[in-house]
Amino acid sequence: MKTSLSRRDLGRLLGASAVASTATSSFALENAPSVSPMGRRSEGFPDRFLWGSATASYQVEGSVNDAGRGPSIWDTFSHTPGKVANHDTGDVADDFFRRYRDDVQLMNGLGIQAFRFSVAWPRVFPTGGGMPNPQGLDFYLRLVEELHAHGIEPFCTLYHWDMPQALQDRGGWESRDTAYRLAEYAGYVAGKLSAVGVKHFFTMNEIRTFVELGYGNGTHAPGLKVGRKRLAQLNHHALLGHGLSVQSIRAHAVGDVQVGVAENPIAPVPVTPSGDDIAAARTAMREENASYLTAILEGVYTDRYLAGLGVDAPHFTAEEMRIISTPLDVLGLNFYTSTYVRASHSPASYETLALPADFPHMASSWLTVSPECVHWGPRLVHECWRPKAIYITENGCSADDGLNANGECLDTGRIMYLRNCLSQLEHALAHGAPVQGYFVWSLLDNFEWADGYGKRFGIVHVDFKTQKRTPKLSARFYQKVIEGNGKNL
Ligand code: GBH
Repeated sequence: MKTSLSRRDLGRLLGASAVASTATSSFALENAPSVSPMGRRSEGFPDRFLWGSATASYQVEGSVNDAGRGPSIWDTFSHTPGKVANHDTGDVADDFFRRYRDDVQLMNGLGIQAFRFSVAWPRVFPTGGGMPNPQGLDFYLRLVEELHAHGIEPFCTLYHWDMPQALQDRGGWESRDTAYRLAEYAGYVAGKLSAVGVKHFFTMNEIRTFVELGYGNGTHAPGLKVGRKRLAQLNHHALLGHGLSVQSIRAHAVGDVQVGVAENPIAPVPVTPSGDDIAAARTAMREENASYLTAILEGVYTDRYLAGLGVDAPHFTAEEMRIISTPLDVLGLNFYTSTYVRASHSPASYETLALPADFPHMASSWLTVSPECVHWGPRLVHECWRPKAIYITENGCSADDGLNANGECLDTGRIMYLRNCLSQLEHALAHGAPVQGYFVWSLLDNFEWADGYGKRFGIVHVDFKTQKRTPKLSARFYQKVIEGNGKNL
């Protein structure tokens, strides 16, 4: 048993300089035991934790008319005046379609171990179905080959919002048939990519976002405001598309693959650490995500959700709910912000708290500085549903990133955001959430949907005139985090 103080403990008591002045100090500091004087085990990341970065097809690829790609709803939407800031479109974006080799090399240089990309449905099926376009698929085969050549694990998302326009013309998610078209496409791509060694597939990215912004308030493609009843029904079709795709991916995949969804649940944070507030947050996790994660992981719409909709509730069958809740191998979770919750005596038993006007935020006004979501999000998901494995499939922030006179981008605000989020993630791990990896959003500054190129989320700066890539200070931060497997945050 340890009876004397270690040098690290001594250093704490005496102040760092006392230890730093001895010749053996750095050895002693580095090798200090991981048990602090308070007896608490130091937190940390598991040995095989995977550190990744993420992008999405329409946000980075460009080359929208090349190699047989058909138009997507985001081409239509971004070319409609007034829909996207500054009239920006994804026509060129990061030119990733042509520069992917350089960008994979960039990732390799940063030590990034996994890359989450999405496949553009209209590259593979230009009109949504029928005959596949081999040139479209070929791009993703080449990308995967390049990733593997650099030891980077590919994580593939099938639907990150760029629906073929031809399917939108037939109703998009308002048509139940779209769910079947997605499953066919997903099965086809998963068959081909699993044959070249891709092991992780996510059916969709953020069902909540494309439902609520695409069809609810119209700020994303296809830019509709359909009203409550139609919204609930198309939400149901999207869930069905997810479930059918899980089955189709498994049916077509070669070898063992891990299948899941990448969703952005509202992350309720108990506003105090009292048992009541924690219980309230757990209830909020189920109810606030009732038509997304809860339906997918439980196979039911909660009573509260259905009662709230009344006559506008979706039509659904028990068989559809069974398909929607097909068990998943992995769960992808995107977290950016928190929703503060406390216990209440209302029938809901919880209350979500509005944010005060001066709550701090990053460059996007919605992106509050509330890193607790990365602790409570995975933790409550784990407590509610016990998924087998969780990946944080997106986390990151916008910042006003310019290059200084020396050509550097010193994005200390982003480093602050990421460091706090990663520290919170350690708490989730300590509470048993089976988080196996983390993907920073994003590798590159890119087309930020309705904000166009005006909001930068990359750890690598992109000059959109020249396509020059400049790793920001946060890229160096992330590189060092990866090198130390998350130590010393
Ligand atoms: C993710 O969405 C997306 O998956 C990714 O493609 C995107 O680039 C990234 O985050 C950064 O935004 O403007 O007030 O109407 C995150 C969830 C939902 C956050 C929609 C922004 C719009 C808020 N997003 N929300 S507002």
